[in-house]
Amino acid sequence: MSSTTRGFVGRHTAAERDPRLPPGQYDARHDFPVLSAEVTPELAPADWSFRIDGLVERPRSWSWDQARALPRERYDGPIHCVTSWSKLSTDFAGVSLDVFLAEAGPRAGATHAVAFSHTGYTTNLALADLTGGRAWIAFDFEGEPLTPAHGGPARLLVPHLYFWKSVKWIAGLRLLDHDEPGFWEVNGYHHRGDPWAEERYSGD
Ligand SMILES: Nc1nc2c(c(=O)[nH]1)N[C@H]1C(S)=C(S)[C@@H](COP(=O)(O)O)O[C@H]1N2
Ligand SMILES: [Mo]
Repeated sequence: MSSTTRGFVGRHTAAERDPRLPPGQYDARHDFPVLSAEVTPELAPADWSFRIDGLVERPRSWSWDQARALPRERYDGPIHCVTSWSKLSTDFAGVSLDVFLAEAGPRAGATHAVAFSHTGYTTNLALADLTGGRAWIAFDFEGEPLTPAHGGPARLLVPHLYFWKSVKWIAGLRLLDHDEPGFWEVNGYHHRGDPWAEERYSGD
């Protein structure tokens, strides 16, 4: 696969390949490419909200001020785009989805979620991939507010899965008792998208 060789170019030999790079990925280093299926929306913080509905005890919505008042965490690990770039070192700040989900109270039958944006983009995730300190609603990147192109004012961040799961301009989660493919998944992408298992396309 040609994308594999991109990790080996220049002065970096196979022996020096960073063990944090999943198979078929290269390190984009300081680049942070923008990948959007839609036009970047003009979404002011005052117009942003995040809600959790579906199979929850207490469906609810958080305004910008309410979400910003929740306990903040940082994520400074890697991210991996299915088009083969990774960034090994990032610095996001946001609120753990565990915090939001604890307030909404998933019902016993809830196994999956559809995450949706203020622009209509959707993606599916297992609830197990959104809990346990592995998913956030991120507001900041490298100490600055997320730019609109990168999903500001707020995006989903699920860095252990390919980055198409990290919905920009996040609007909410709908909890379900089944897996419901989203925008890229109905177009042939893998339902889960684990970069270490190279779950790029359905059938991988
Ligand atoms: N709303 C929305 N979120 C999205 C996308 C999109 O097109 N729309 N693209 C996804 C894909 S394919 C990737 S790789 C990342 C890209 O995020 P970035 O543009 O900040 O690098 O956002 C993901 N989230
Ligand atoms: Mo992507």
